[in-house]
This record gives sequence, structure tokens and C-alpha cells, in this order.
Amino acid sequence: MSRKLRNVLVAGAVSVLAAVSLAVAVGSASAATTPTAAFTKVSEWGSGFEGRYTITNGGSSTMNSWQVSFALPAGTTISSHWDAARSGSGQQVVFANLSWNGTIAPGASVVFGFIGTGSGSPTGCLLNGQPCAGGTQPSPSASTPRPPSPSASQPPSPSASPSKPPSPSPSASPNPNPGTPVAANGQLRVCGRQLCNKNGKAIQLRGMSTHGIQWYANCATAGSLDVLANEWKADVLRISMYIQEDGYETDPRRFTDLVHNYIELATARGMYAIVDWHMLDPGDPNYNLARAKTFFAEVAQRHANKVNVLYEIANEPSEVSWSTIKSYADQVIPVIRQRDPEAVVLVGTPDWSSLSVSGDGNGVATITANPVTAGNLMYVFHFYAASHGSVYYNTFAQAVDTLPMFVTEFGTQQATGDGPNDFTNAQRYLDLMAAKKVSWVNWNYSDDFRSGAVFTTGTCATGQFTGTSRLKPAGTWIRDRIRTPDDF
Ligand code: IDC
Repeated sequence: MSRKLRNVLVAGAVSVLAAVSLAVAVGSASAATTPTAAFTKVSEWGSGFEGRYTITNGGSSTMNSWQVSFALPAGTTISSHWDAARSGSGQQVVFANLSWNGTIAPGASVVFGFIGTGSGSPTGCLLNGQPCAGGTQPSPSASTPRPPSPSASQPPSPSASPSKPPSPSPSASPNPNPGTPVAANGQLRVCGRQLCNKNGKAIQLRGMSTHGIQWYANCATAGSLDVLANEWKADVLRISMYIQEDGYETDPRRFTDLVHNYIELATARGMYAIVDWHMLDPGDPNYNLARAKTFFAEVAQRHANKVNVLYEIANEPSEVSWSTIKSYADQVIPVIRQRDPEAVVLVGTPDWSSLSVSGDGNGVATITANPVTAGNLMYVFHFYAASHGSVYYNTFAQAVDTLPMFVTEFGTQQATGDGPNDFTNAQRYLDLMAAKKVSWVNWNYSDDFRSGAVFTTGTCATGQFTGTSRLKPAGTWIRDRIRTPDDF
């Protein structure tokens, strides 16, 4: 058992004991608190805001479903939402649980959120028909009759699947989905040049990267990630958070919260999550050093008890030497490790994570001579099969026999992410990675017009992610290769 998991279990046991003694104490005072739903505006800008509800089960029995309703003043509307199913009409809004976050154990919480247009705030909030502020209710031993349990009186949520029992809420367990890649492999670590699972077995992860979450949030939803996990059988989701190009630097709070949310979505589906600091231009990662430290400190702190989070600290450095990248890594990694000591960290390599090949060099020896100071890390290689032929391939082949490597981004087309596919060359890389158990992530799970985005334009707005009818050729090709059974 990993130290982290053991700590979680010990902490859990302590809180169970605490809860039992609390229940006794509360019982003797003949009152228990009821569930609550608390609203906060996480951030506000001129024309809108991000709203968040935290539903906390302050009661003593498990909630099996939840529904939050409220009114918005005229002029304030909701433009998007996550982690809940929306109904209601006009200014009356109703949010209900999804199939995977309806169950809330006593003391646990579930969060859902939305983007509001306008400046108003919700009023008249009800949680399962009771005031969201909660209150006390008589204990079973009290003489006054107990009101019906709030959750029991509710109709099942429209989105809850009757055939599939709801899985525990993401916050209830670090490992919520038995049979999933995370359940099978647990906390990963780098052993030698390999990525190894909790039993020390070398494994290969295969999955997809989001496109930039500032542009394609509607392609990475609870529904699309259900398809990625259950139908595509992906092991890993890369959460691509751009820094520039209308990304993190424009609203650090909003983007950090988006990443938190995607980590929860991946966790609830038993997938690994790569937190991708998607820096591109400027190419010196030190330009973003202070931002990176702030971001990774919060993310590592928040998700330290999860076993499925990997940190990719610099997507594609360019026009800087390896020693400059190493200096950045040596400053950012301690910020992560101080909070999440066991997490695997992924470090970008020179010239757009090409191991210097795109800069006419070969960085394998340079890195080997001067590796990042911290351990438990892997070096990153990216390739685009229609642009990157033998020189690239040969350098990569040398690297996988020399350094711990992780391909966090590749495409079957040109380096623009567009143009014709070269499936033959792509397969050559995939065969090497299968033989050497090198993990890979394909670019990208969106409906961008380019040939490398797996869905045809307009798919994400329709929510029709299942099957293959909406896939471009690169999408069908990569889906088949992600679905191939894992050798865990
Ligand atoms: C591309 C996106 C495109 C975007 C551009 C600039 O497809 O919509 O306008 O980036 O951000 C990478 C990068 C990745 C690129 C991808 C394809 O990490 O951001 O996406 N690529 O060009 N490296 C090599 C290729």
C-alpha cells in the first residue's frame, strides 16, 4: 500500500471515529444538521461571473440524489455549466446530479458550477425542496416525528441512469471506479526508465489531450469524458491549459478552477490526469515561472490525496537551452513535491519538446549529462507523423533506451495539427512505444476544423460523442488504438 493511500485510510478511520463520537454527542442533544448548498461567486468580470454551489451532506444518512433550484433576477442568465444536469425554465433554474455524483456520504461534499451572464445572484435556493441554508432536524430518538428524508422525497434525477448504480462522489474516495485504469494501477512512479504502477510493473498509458480549454470547453464535458473513459477506454486525459492566447494569464482564478474541475471529472471516471502547463510563446518557461509556481502550488495542494494526477510543467519550450529549462524545472518541481511528494512530473525538452531535433540538435546526451535534479520524473517528446521522419524517429528511439520518456502530445498529421495523415509513420512510432512501454497522448479531443482534432466541426455543440459517425479519419484511427486492451 502506498504511503499516500495509507495516510488517506488512516485519516478516514480517524474521521469515522470522530463522526461516530460526534453523532453520539449530537444524538444526546437530539438534533442533527441537514444538508446544505452554499453559493459563491468564484470570480466576476464586467459582463459575467463564475458561480459555484457546494452541496455538503451535514446529515447523518447518505444522500442518493440531489437537486438545487433557485431564481435568477431578470437580465442574469446562465451560459454554461458543469457537473450537474440543468432544467427549469425562464429565470427559474434547476440543477440535478449526474449519474456519478448523486451519492454524498455524511460529511462529504459535491461541487457544481456555472458561468453567468449579467451581475445578479441566485435567490430562493432550495436543496431537495428544503432551504439551502439547512438547519437542524430532530434526531430519530426525539419525540417529535422526523420529517421525511430530503433525498428520499425527491424523484430520481433525470440524468441518473437506472441501470448503473451511482458511483461515489469524486471527493468521497481517491479511487472511486473499480476496474478502471486508476483502480488497477494506483499511484504511479518512475522505475528506471519506465512508468510503473503501484505493484512495480512497467505499464503504458494511452489517451487523449483536450484542445485548449479556453476554446473547447464544450468538447471536454462530463458526457464527452464518459465516452472517452467508457467507450474509448482511455487511461489518461491531458488537460491542456494554455498560458497565453487567452489562457491562464487572462484569468488565473478561472483557469485554475477549470483545471480542478477536469481533474475531478477524470478522477470520477478512473482516468489519470495530466495537468499540462501549455506554454508555447514565449518559449522560455522562466518567463512564466512565478505564474507556474502559483498555479502548481494550488493544484498540488488540492489534489495531493489523489493518486492519478501527473504534472507536465512546460508543454513546449523553444529557443532556450536545456540548462535554462532545467533551471525552471529545478524551481517548479519542489513547489509540487512539497505538497504532493509522490506525483510523477513530466518535463518538456528543447525545441518544442523535440529533444532538440527541431533545432537541428540531439538533446539526449545533453540531458543525460545534466539531468533535472529531482527524481520520479520523465522527459517529454512530441511528434507529428506527417512532418517528423527518420531523424526525429531515430532520436526518439535512442531516447527511449536512455531516458524515462513520455509522449504527451502527438498527431498523425503535420506539425500544424492539420493536413494529410501519415498513418504509416504514426504506426511506426506507436509500435516502438508499445514495444518499449512508452506512454502516449494524442492531440486532440475537440472539433477544431483541423484534421488532428478527432471530431468533425460542430460535434461538441450537439453532444453526440459516442460511436464513430462524428469522427474524422484521425479520430477513428486513434480511437481504435486507444481501445486496444491494456497490459496492466
Ligand atoms: C495548435 C492548435 C491550434 C492553435 C495553435 C496555437 O491546433 O488551434 O491555434 O496550436 O496554439 C503543438 C502545440 C499545440 C498545437 C499543435 C498543433 O503544443 O498547441 O496546437 N502542436 O499545431 N506542438 C506541435 C504541434
